[in-house]
Amino acid sequence: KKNLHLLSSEQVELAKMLMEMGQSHLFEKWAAPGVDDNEKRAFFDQVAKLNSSYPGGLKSYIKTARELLADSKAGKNPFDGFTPSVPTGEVLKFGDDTFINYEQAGVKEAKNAAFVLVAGGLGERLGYNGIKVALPAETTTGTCFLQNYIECILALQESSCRLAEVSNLAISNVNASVYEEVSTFMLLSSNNIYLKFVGKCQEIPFAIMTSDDTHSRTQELLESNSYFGMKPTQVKLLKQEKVACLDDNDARLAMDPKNKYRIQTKPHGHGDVHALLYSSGLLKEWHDAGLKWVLFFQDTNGLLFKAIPASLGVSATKQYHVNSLAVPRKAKEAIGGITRLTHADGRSMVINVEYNQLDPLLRATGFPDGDVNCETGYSPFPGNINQLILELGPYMEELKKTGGAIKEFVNPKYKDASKTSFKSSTRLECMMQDYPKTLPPSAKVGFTVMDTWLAYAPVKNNPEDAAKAGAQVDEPVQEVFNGQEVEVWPRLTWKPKWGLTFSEIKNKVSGSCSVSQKSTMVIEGHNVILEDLSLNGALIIDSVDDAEVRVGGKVQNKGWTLEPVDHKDTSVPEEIRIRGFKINKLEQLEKSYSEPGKFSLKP
Ligand code: UGB
Repeated sequence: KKNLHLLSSEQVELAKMLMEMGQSHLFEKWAAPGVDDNEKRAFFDQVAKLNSSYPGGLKSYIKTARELLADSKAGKNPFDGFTPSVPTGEVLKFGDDTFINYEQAGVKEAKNAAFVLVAGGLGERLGYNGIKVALPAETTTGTCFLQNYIECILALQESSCRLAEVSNLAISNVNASVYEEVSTFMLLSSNNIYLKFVGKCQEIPFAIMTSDDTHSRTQELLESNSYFGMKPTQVKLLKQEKVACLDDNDARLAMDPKNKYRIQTKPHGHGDVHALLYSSGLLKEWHDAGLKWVLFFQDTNGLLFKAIPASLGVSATKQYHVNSLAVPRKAKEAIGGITRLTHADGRSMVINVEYNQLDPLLRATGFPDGDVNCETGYSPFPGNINQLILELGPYMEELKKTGGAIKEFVNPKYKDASKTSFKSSTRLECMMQDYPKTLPPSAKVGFTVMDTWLAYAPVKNNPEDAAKAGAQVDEPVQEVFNGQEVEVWPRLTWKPKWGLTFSEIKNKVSGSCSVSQKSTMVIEGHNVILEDLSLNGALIIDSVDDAEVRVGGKVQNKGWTLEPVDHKDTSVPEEIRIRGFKINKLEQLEKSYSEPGKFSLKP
């Protein structure tokens, strides 16, 4: 009470609230009145921040924490009353007609989408000290994840815009439906039509959720690289705040061990993204601009955008309010399982069940073997890769009710079986994929399963695209890097603008092309066409957008080899060490076309 004069009237209310909520221990070690006044003020600044950044404020945080800690102590099953079953969703087969149609529908919708990257986590599990979005998405070109994501969004923006433009052109031309079906091919194969396009593309907004751990480094990465070609105004950074730690089952807030005037804090989880999008006003802005979809994705999934067009097409066609991307999952694999949960009272929802909870849940509900593979060799529960597509209208409506609060959980590490004290402080956490938990039964919640190699293999290149698009790609060889046996395929990389969808890629590969296992190919240009190319070595092509380059014939050189590096060798940069190999550039054919025109490269 003797310190109240230091505080604003709102902070006085917060002080009262803390006392009422059993938090008087926070002031026990405070110095006498008149001493450490600045620190005391700073304490209340921190309390005010913790209060305003949590939906419902600190009081609500403490109340929820008490309930969840009591449930945890009592060993209450979070799925009490629910029976799991395998849900039905859309299972896509890469490159078939259905897939191609969904891709077309997805590209069309992309101009109505906004993308959200959750990038507040640090690479602790990975053993990497930098921000994960700065890591190379692949080693051949060293393009980092953030650059790859931005270029994919820009490529999608352009494809979507061109498709819309073609639809408009088609109306004034002959036959709209026929024209539109072949539009992507015609546009990409004929410079004439491509060059006719002069419209202004609608910008696809891109939001990145950061945290204190990642914010400034993400900002620096963007600024020092001119936002990788995106307009700075197109990118919005939203920083998530940490939440207060808890010392015991009464949810007494934990003091920072190094400062008696601070509360200890820890990350609250990626579920914060919903509250941040709502409270920042971004969702409203997007809604008012007529956007229809919000796509969420994680920091290190370099293949994701190959799966985005088709899965957005599924959302649009099936009118899913929520669409989760999934891959086939081996039983007990450390990926959550997408599950239908049906309650005894009739409620039902399709939701991710984390891998450590799925097995016990199955065993407790009449599946004595728990989480096991079925005849396909995979678990019948698809693996959640945490990429969500939400329809913006229903999402906004829901968030108006909840403020973006997501069902939380607590995971205290108890000292002993009495469960009365913790080994170290804990905190509430939440996950973005738990968003559907509060939705009404009428909500359309679905999922889309893709091949793992297409949608979810963070640093694996994708030669099968090329194989199916008409090129003969050699089988991989087995090699060992960092003590792990891996399949080494030829390294084929291209800029997203060269081709994001199966149709776009297929249209740029013709005749009989082949690529040997030791080969590397880097396509930096937009209008590069591979025609009867036989590659055994390294080939690097760069070209301006208005240059059409036809590449064929036999390319033979020593190429680029992979050389193992010791992950303990600190003379090697960290991002290479954790990968376990570096690239030796022995010999390559490298060509750059900086002027518009038609060119042929046939060695
Ligand atoms: N992240 C934040 O932005 N803020 C945070 O506070 C925490 C994380 P992890 P996780 O794909 O295999 C998820 O740590 O949460 C970002 C699913 O829950 O990489 O253990 C962080 O930067 C799980 O079901 O993953 O597991 C990163 O971009 C499974 O599908 C993202 O959130 C698993 O992903 C994910 O954080 C998976």
